[in-house]
Amino acid sequence: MRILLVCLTGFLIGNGSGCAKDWTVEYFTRDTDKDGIVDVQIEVTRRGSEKIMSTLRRKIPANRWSTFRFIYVAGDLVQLESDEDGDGMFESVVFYNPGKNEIEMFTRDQTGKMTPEDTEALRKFKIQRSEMNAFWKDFYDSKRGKK
Ligand SMILES: [Ca+2]
Repeated sequence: MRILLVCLTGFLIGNGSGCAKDWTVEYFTRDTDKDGIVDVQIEVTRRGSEKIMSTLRRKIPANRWSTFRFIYVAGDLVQLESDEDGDGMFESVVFYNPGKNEIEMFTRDQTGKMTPEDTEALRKFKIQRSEMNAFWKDFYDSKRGKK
């Protein structure tokens, strides 16, 4: 709380003494279908060397972008939210319990109300999750020169 107050005070009085940003963002793009047009954008946010957020945007029809945002705590994925139709609203939210390897999944309506998904949707998502994990493994392996 004290750090927040010091940062806020520096910001409010406008003397430039606000806290320095201690996180960084890396940007990557991919042309997955090799047509010369970027169709995947990735942002990786790190606090020090630790990844705290990844955002994956994929081009979808009507010149829109779907967005998947992954939040990490102490290196573990704890939340995923997605805007799959590209309207700017994140209509799906998944919470992870890494210690128990379990998840809960919700949909969010335009008012912000969240409703739990049924068990079958949860089962299907767990299958998709393994595909998404494979994508990220491939992405990070290629960044480390393993591919
Ligand atoms: Ca949406």
